[in-house]
Amino acid sequence: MKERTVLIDIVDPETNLNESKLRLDELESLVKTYGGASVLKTFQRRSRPAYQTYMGLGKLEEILKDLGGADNIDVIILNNILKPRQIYNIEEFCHKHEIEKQKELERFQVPKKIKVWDRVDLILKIFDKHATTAEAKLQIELASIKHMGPRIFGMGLELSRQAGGIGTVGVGETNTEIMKRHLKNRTKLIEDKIKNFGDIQKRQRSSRREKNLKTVALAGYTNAGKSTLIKALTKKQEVYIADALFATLDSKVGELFLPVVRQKVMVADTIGFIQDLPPSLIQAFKTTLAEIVDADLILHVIDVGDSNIKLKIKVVNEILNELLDGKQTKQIYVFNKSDLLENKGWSEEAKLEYIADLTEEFIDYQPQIVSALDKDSLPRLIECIENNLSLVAKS
Ligand SMILES: Nc1nc2c(ncn2[C@@H]2O[C@H](COP(=O)(O)OP(=O)(O)OP(=O)(O)O)[C@@H](O)[C@H]2O)c(=O)[nH]1
Ligand SMILES: [Mg+2]
Repeated sequence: MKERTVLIDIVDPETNLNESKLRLDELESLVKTYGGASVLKTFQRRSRPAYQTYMGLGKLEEILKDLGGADNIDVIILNNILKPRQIYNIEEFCHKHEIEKQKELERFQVPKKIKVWDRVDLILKIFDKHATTAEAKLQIELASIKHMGPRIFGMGLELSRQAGGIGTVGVGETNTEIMKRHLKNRTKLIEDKIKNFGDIQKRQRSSRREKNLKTVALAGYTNAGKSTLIKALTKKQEVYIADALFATLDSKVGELFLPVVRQKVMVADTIGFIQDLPPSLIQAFKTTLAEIVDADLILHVIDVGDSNIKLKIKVVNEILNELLDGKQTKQIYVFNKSDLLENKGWSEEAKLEYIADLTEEFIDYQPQIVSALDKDSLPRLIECIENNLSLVAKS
């Protein structure tokens, strides 16, 4: 059975209704990708988070009462980044509510526990589900250790008791210390293994450079159509495409032949971006994202019909700036899924005006309007790539 989830977003009082709705819709898509069902979507306006519990408990109590607590809720997901203690406190609050409810109903079963996740927990669970390569799995484990810390072991926060009993452990060492040491060792081991993968990829990239092979990297918000585009542009066919968030978690490189200069270039596809990602998560995927950092040209792939298009462009640019760390790689905006504009119920005139406005606003990035599903729209993009790589034609 699908897990029944309650989605709660804590937003700034200035966030308007439309934006709040889009935020919750995105959270719902994440839950759908994870395989859960949402029984309630709601938001709470707060100028600052509650110190102990992030969200206000009045609202939480209301939700638990209205929905019948753990009888109808498996997981409460907050669309924010919480501290481990805040997550623990909300779990405890739900648990106490459940005990009270059982008493009132004169039920005597062991009360069921409602799980509490924040946005990063949910994203990590999706990553975990989608990871297929050893490298992606290690990167996710590293990100999980960084985000969850002791929660990884389901140990809540009662860690400071002394470890008793049969001792491999030094006298006076507390559970917290054992845990910290274990996590530190594990982190080091994973980081070393990831570094090995990184070194192999680095060698591949430098060998490409020695052969004078240029690389074009696809970057963009998750679900923009990057993998569909690499499949359409290159011979790389074993690419996973899905109408889900974070379908791609590693990097794939394919070859594209440029007809005028008669040379091939490499095209790299990587993990998509999303708003409100903690830097530690981006850090964990650094080797995968290195294709973007080392690229000669970046194609920023954008879903042209997305109702939140401007915000998504901004989010991607912020992450790219962080990754590139001052490196000035040329960026081209590729507005993808142009075929879907037909479904918006707009007149031909309104559609052309929308495209003209986008083109004008982002003129510095040589906007390309394409549909990865319609190969006829791609030659112009290929020509644009060719013009931006300053290659000399081979005779
Ligand atoms: N109609 C239409 N659908 C598209 C187009 N490009 C991609 N899609 C669909 O959009 C969804 C996401 O495509 P992907 O290529 O997996 O997107 P992605 O950017 O690689 O996503 P992540 O790997 O999750 O970051 C899939 O259902 C694709 O079939 C397009 O040009 N037109
Ligand atoms: Mg993809």
